Amino acid sequence: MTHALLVIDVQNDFCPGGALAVAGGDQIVAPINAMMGRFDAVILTQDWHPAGHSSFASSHPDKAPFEMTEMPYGPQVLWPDHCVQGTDGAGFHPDLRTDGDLIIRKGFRSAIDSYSAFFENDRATPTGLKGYLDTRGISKLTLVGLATDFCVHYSAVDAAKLGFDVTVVQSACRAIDMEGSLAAAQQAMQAAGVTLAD
Ligand code: VGL
Ligand code: ZN
Repeated sequence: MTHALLVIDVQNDFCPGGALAVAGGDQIVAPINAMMGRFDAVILTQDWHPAGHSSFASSHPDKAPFEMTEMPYGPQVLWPDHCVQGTDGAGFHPDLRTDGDLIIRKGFRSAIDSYSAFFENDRATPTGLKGYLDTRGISKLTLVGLATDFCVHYSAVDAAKLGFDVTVVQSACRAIDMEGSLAAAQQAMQAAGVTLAD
């Protein structure tokens, strides 16, 4: 079985000092680098928003970061401006090995957010990652990265629904954990058949 490591959004804006910092986000860089050699393929994702993206609270005059809004595709958390295309914040953590096979970018459509590496938040627009994995014969995925309760969670659940054998190594992930979102994500991942490991 061809086994890929999927490294989710280990970018400066999700690390301490970044615009949407995840506590301890930088602590997973060394363990992820150390894992890379054990896989048949290494794929990295990059959150990659145009300035003024609709998921930014700054694009909604009456809203503050971490409040909710209603998008045509459903409820959406509003975030501080982050991972704006071409900025340092959108860059990978400087110590992360980026010599993987593929970098897939997501969240580049202004009107729609994309937590998952497979489908945008309308749950219908594909990123193309499934086609890449299928054509390479990759059927088993291990996920690590940021943030456990958003992009790792949505990517893992979509991967399991698409029929991949999916493991999330939680010790190589860190969470935003807004109002119980980590526990909810762990439940949803388990319900989808994702293996949670440490
Ligand atoms: C993420 C919130 C907004 C993530 C990305 O990578 O988990 N979270 N954009
Ligand atoms: Zn984002």
